[in-house]
Amino acid sequence: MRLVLPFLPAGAFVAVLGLFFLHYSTYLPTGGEVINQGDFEFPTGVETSGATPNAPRALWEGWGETAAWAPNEGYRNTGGVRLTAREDMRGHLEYVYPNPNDHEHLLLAGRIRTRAVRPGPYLHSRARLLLYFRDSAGNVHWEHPHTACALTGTKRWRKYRWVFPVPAWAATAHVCLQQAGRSGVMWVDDLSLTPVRLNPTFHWWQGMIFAVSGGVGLGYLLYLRLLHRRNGRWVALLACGIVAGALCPTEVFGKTVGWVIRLGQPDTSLATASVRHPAEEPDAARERTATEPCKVAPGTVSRGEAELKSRLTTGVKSGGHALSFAVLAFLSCLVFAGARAAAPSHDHRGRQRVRRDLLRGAGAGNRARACVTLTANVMFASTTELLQSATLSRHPLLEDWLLDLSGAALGFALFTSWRYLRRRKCAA
Ligand SMILES: [Ca+2]
Repeated sequence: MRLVLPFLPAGAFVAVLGLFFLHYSTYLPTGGEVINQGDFEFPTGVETSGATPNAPRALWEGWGETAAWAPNEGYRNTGGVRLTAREDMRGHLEYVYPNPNDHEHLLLAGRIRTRAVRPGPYLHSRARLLLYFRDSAGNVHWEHPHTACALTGTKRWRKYRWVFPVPAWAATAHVCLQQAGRSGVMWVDDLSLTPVRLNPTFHWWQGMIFAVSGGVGLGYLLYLRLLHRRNGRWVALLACGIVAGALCPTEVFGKTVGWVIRLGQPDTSLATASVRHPAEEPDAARERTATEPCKVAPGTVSRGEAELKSRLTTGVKSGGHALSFAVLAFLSCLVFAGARAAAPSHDHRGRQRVRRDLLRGAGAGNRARACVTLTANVMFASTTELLQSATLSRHPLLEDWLLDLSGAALGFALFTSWRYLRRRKCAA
């Protein structure tokens, strides 16, 4: 208990931070919902758009065999949309919103459920919800954020929300429901597109949260005398690196990855890669005959490069999460639980004690210390994920948090095994 007490303030801080972000709206609506009948209670788009007074100019396009209105297959057995994919056909529905430039940002939200979606050859070959923009010449700039979610496998109903900045060049905004996987079904319901603006208090809270978090971090650094312990400064350095990585804006991260790719591919052969982007193909019929090369707006990255970039970014992010927390857990256990390693045991009883220690984890006092260290790692992982809510381009994700925890567990397991081997060597 004595060991746990110092970490209670950190636990309380994580809880307060979590509660704050649960109730705080980073974006405030500036207008009404744009999409008409996003609950799909009626076969919208099958009828002509003149059926409803004040109906938006364009309704959904792309209805057909692979994109159908389903009266009882939506959320809670209401009306919804069912999109299927086969080897040669993809379900694709699109809604065009003219003049998006009247707004700062657009918030896209919707419920999605999937069944047995098998991913295709590209990262974007999944069941997706997109919002992309075309410029006045009709070009799409794919490097601009456009994915609200990309799913595979079987997933229950879940609500997805994503805010997209409206670029200055945008002439039209396109909401796109797409089953671009190899096979499987995707259902969509309760879709909405809302113009929003940044909450005026956001930057104030952001500064406040970063200042308090920095203070808490510094407090623990001094309290634990981290810089005075053996290997302690490596733990401090790695922790700072993890925080910097977690708060690094997506654009900076993407630009660095793009720069590394170009460094490795100076001949720009990627620019001619014939990666087809499903969003460019408005319906299944065109999908079957789509052989034309993709159009790339001048001065933007090609889709081949974008594909490689998004694969690398995903790989670096996932690997980075797990690896950094594995190293952090190992190092921090080494600093706080490995300092008092058992004295070498040369007799039979000593060897027995070592075996007993193995069953317990990492020795009596050290075991408790290792557990507390692991808990501290979990709290640190939660804080770094939560702090992403105080940025505009990063978002806390359950998947990332679980990756952090598995990394920490791996580091802990490695530390325990390493200690056991070291003790057995001493005992022998
Ligand atoms: Ca519905």
